[in-house]
Amino acid sequence: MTAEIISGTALRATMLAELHDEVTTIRSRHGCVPGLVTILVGSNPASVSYVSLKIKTANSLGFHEIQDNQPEDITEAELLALIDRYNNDPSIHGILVQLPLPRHIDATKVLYAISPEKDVDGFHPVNLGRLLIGGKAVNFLPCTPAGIQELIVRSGTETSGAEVVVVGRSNIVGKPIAVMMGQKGKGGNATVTLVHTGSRELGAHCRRADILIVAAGVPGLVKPDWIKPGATVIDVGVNRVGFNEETSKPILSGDVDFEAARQVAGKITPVPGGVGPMTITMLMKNTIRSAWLHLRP
Ligand code: L34
Repeated sequence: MTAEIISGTALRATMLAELHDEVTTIRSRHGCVPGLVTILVGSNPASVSYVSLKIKTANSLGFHEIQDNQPEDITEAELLALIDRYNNDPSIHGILVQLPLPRHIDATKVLYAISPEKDVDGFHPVNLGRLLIGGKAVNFLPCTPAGIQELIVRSGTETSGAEVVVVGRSNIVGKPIAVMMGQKGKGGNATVTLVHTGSRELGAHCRRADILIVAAGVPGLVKPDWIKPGATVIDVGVNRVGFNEETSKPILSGDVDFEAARQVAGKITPVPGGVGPMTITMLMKNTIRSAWLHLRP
């Protein structure tokens, strides 16, 4: 059996068409253009690539987009002042500070400084707390976990009662997706196990998973015998494992040994073209949501 490929690129196209209509509606009915600022500090090659994809997508939807590139040596105080300016700018509904930040800047402090009402990344403790409470309390879901859940649901994978194993406990992916999959409601209601570098018998846990979500940042970590036959496998890893001189592009590889895994899994996301494009799509969705919320006094 060869697994069905869950394409993030295809789902992105569907969702961007939906979002495009929504932008038209909010503009024609309310004269409101969703505004997004992307702040990039320094020139980490992966960050440059992700931010430029975000800007391109925002422009394709007709957003008001500000690309704010700052030098590597910007001080923490300067960055905080910049965020404060955008917090008070009514044309901006979403503020994104691309991570990682240089060492001399305290990323936690920076993320806390973004107004929760403009936190389209969903990284502010207020929004993460709302996610934990669930239901109507949820405001902005973090983009990568939201994209993962969308891929799972739209691929027709049943989550209710399913065994979900999440590998990795980052604040950006592992922790929030584990909570989301266990919440009541659509795309949730699963039995969740969160495993990490401190776990014993990683493979044994993974083999129990009906849905395996891997966000470890370790290329090829998941071997085919870690996968339950027929399982849905979501590979969140975007590891740069080399450079293609011909295309001048980095060679990307996931956390799952894809070619071997697709012989065992029922459904699987590729890298590239899986979770990555969905992260950007959900950022657009959050920005439009923020624009709607700002219309209400
Ligand atoms: N603040 N920092 C903040 N928000 C985020 O949501 C992110 N993340 C992660 C890193 N730092 C962040 C992203 O944007 C990871 N990430 C991200 C975004 C997009 C893609 C991958 C990671 C993506 O589009 N990947 C493509 C390949 C892109 C390429 O060619 O480099 C893919 O198909 O997987």
